[in-house]
Amino acid sequence: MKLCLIIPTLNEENNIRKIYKKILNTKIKLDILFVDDNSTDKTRSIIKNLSSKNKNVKFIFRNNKKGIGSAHKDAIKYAYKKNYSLIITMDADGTHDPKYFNSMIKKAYQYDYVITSRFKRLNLIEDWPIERKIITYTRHILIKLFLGLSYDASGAYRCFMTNKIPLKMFSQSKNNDYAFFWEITYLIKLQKYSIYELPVKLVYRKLGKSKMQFKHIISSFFYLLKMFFERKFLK
Ligand SMILES: Nc1nc2c(ncn2[C@@H]2O[C@H](COP(=O)(O)OP(=O)(O)OP(=O)(O)O)[C@@H](O)[C@H]2O)c(=O)[nH]1
Ligand SMILES: [Mg+2]
Repeated sequence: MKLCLIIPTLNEENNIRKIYKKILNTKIKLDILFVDDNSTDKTRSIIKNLSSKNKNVKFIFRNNKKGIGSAHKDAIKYAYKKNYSLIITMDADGTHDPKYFNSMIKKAYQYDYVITSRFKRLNLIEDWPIERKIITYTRHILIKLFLGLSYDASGAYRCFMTNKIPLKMFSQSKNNDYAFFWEITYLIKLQKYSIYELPVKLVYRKLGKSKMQFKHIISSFFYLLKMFFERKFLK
């Protein structure tokens, strides 16, 4: 079985080697696909260097910052085109621990779409700063209220088998930023695919800066409102 691990990057020079090492420690045979959006630090040269020494390290280098959702969609398209059987997606900043890969893969055999959850147990985001906790919980409540989704629908740490969900499902999501994650969860749920939520502990990023800016929070909120009104009045 061919496994593809997708990692979008934007100025993550201090995190790439660390996450790569952790991935290797899992001993799971997989290809790693980095999708970089014109990082201005050493991210690209580190990825190129890893790739030149390890043929399981692939990359897509895009010329502009097109957004995290768009990076996921491009990488997923690549993985389908290259006939990978299973896809895992994760962040580069160390928040998502590869120690969960095995459990995610096991669940991907039983369910159509595996997502991870910060809310299934207490203390899964205990080291997060209070302002990030507030944003995360508020978003979770709004997604539940507006879309009826009770999952932790905004995380990027996910896993699925390519023969269970058709590629065209992903292009149905129109958002290219952070709202992509709950839009695709919503669309997948709407099509009655089975979704499993795996509780995972998320470590707050220690190195590098968050790429989520205030403008993303505002635009995601308006996108959620738009989805709410479409769901209410256009269906
Ligand atoms: N290719 C690409 N990657 C991105 C983009 N925005 C963010 N990323 C990457 O996506 C992952 C998640 O971004 P973060 O900045 O950690 O966002 P977050 O996890 O929601 O926010 P924090 O909890 O504050 O870290 C990281 O690996 C980023 O480098 C983008 O526009 N393009
Ligand atoms: Mg992060």
